[in-house]
Amino acid sequence: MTSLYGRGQVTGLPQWDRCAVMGVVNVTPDSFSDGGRWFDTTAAVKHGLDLVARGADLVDVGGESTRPGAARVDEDEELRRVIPVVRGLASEGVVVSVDTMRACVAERSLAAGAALVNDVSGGLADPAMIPVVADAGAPFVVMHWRGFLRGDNVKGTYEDVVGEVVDELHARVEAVLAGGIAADRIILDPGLGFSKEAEHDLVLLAHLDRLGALGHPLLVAASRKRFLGRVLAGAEGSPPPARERDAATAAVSALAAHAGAWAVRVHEVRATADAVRVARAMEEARAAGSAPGTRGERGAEGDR
Ligand code: PMM
Repeated sequence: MTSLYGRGQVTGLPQWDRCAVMGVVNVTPDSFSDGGRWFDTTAAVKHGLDLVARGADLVDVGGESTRPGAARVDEDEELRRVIPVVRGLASEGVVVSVDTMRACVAERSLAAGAALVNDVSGGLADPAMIPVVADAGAPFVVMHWRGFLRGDNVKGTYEDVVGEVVDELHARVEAVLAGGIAADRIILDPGLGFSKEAEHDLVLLAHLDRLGALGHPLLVAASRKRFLGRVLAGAEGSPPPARERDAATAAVSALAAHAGAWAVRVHEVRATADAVRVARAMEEARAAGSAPGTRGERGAEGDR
C-alpha cells in the first residue's frame, strides 16, 4: 500500500492495525483549548479513563502548557501535576504517554508506569532527556521544535517549510540515535503550530509523505489548533473558539490516517476514533479490491 508511508510498529508499545488515537489530558490551568478543566488529579484520571472509553488507544498526560508566551512551570509543580495522573491511569491498564520537556519528569513518569515519552522539544530543552529515555529503553516522540514560543520565535520563517522540517527532524533523529535511543522506538511529529503559521501547518499536512520518508512512524497533533481556526474562519471571518474545532480536527484525523500517520493526538476522541476506523475500512476495501481475482467476485455479487 503506497499510501501508508508513515505507519509502523513502535517497539515497546502495543501494535494497532490502524492509525492510533492519542487522547490528551492537560493537567494545567492554562493550556490553550482545555486549560483548567482537568487540573485536579481525580478529575484528570477520570477524564483519561473517559477518553479510553470513547476510543483512545493511549492517553498523553502533560503538566506544562506550551501555548505561545506561556511561562515555564517549575519542575516540582510539573511533577506534582503529572505523576499521580500517570500512576492512576497506568494502574488502570491505560497506555500512558507523558508530554514533557524535562528529563526528571520523564524518568519519574516512566517509573510510575508511562509507556512513552512525548517531548515537544525533541530532546533539545533538557540535555538529560535523551540519556534518560535511552536508559529506560522507552519509545520517544521527537517533535519539530525551534525553541520556546516567545517573541519572534512564535511565527517562524521558512523558505521551504517541508524541506526545512524534514532536514531539522533528520538532524534530531541522528542526535537521538547517537544518544542511544533505538531507531525502532523513535516517532516523529511535524510540530504543527510550533513556530509555524497556518499555511506552514497546511503544507506540512499535505506532505506527510515527505516526513514519512524519514523512515519513522508519524504522530500528527492538529487538534483544535490555530490553523484550523483560520481555515474555518475563511477570508473575512473570525476563527471559532478552540472547542468548536473538533469536527475539523476529525477531518484532519481521517486525512492523516489515510496518509499513513501512526497516530493522531486529539482532545475530543470520539469523532477521531470513528474517523480512523473509516480510514482503516477504506484501506481494507482497497486491498481487497486490488487482490487477484477479487474484482470478479465483487462484480458477480453486484450483478445480483
Ligand atoms: N502540541 C501541543 C502539546 N503537545 N505534543 C506533540 N507531540 N505534538 C504537538 O503538536 C503537541 C504536543 C499543544 O497542544 P495542547 O496545548 O492542546 O496540548
